[in-house]
Amino acid sequence: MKDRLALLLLAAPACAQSKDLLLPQGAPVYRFVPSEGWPYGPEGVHGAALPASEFAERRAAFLEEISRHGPGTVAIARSAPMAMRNGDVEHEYRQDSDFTWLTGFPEPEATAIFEPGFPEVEGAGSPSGERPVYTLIVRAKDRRREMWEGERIGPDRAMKEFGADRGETTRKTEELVREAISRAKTLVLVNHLDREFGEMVDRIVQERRASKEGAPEVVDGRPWIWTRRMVKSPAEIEMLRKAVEVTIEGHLAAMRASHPGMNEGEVEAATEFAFRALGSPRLGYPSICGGGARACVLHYDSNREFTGPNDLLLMDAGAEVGSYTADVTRTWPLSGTFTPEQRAIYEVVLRAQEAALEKVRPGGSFLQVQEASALEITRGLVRLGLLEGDPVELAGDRAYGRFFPHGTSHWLGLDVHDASGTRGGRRGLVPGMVFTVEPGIYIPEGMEGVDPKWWGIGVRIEDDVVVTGSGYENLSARLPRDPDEIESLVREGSAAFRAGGAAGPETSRRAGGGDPDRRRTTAGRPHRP
Ligand SMILES: [Mn+2]
Repeated sequence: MKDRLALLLLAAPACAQSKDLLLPQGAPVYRFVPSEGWPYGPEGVHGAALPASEFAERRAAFLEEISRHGPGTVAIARSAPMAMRNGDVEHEYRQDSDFTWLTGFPEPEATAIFEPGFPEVEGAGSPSGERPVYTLIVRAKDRRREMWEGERIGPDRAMKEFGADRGETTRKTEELVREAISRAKTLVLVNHLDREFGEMVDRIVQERRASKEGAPEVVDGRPWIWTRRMVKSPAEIEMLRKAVEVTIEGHLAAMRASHPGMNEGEVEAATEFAFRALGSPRLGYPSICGGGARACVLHYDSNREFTGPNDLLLMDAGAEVGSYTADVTRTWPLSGTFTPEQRAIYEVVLRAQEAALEKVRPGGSFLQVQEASALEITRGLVRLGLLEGDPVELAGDRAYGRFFPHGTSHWLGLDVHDASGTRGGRRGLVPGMVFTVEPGIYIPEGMEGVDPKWWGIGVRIEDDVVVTGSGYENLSARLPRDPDEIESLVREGSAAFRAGGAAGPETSRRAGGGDPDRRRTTAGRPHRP
């Protein structure tokens, strides 16, 4: 019943004709009721954040690491810059992940300076009166600007809440960076995105070359951070669990809201409504909601087409919670029934995912996970007549690559493709690593040498796993993968939709969706006649 409620509320604007729903036509929907398996209570996970101690531990490890470069080592980390979208409109701001990992500080224009081992430097501004090891330079409090842009954290809270020994304002950025570089024999730089800042640091380092002390050696500090980011602490795993649980609710909401002919954007909105309602402040990456053949476009995210009556919908969507993101994909028939060809492909992908999951254990590797899923995909494609030959040989030659062009796994954490600069392939898996397992088969319209009955089918199944002491835990296991279970979920939703709306999708769709001709032209060619 709870589940029904969630659907009815989501579907309310489309059910405006119904007398028994008592919602005015076009009414916005303000309440989302999570399903029974939701573990965090009705209040959701709003405001979830790692404890300050987590950041203190990371910084202690970072200071120890940079000290290995010898005395006179200074580290400077820089926040992500703001990005313009159009005119004077900015893109939504999201802090750089390495900067987040080190500082937890969420605002732009921030610089962190780490100076271990300089006893001669006086501790100006340090609350303890000791020399500052960790300086955080942040935007100043500014009543006028804060009235336009919202509250700023400011240097005092940078010390109190973010653990800095010294808080300064951006007015002093260049001066303090210059000072730190002038003392440095080695400069460890953590700057992923701010080109202007990088150029300023370059300029200062070049100027030092002319001085009698000479310029410091510059070391990229990011690879060490990425290595650390690959293995998650218990608190990080709990945060990822929250992100995954919110994501599961979004997928369930989308499945239950599904009906043939719906616009991809509606599926996206149903999902993201659940994300926001449960406390995810933003997406981990743009949602992919591809109907029919658009499921074969790996990074499709325009999500604006109407679907056809027999279309599968591939949804790859992840909520971000406490800066950590989930990354989950399900593929389902909007009608509630797989066609025989869709089901055949789906079952191959599911089997491949299970084979891959079996390889997830301490001491295993991405490569083993990839090989297992590729072999199962190949076996399935041979069984269905889509490839010919010996599966083991074909897999060795990567003949599956036409149908399955991406890898099975990537790390997951602060970034959806986490720690992507590290070479994952042969690295031994250890407890605390979190990654995706996501085989897929994609058969675009008109694919050469393939019976047209398969055209336009794209299936991916993606779950998020954490390596444990003895194997793995599938964090997204609560979201059904079994094709029968998926069908009944979608049908349960469509049934409630029809009951609640009194009218089927034909009459409840407005602007375009209800017009069968329009739907045919925008949905593209149905993959089954
Ligand atoms: Mn993924």
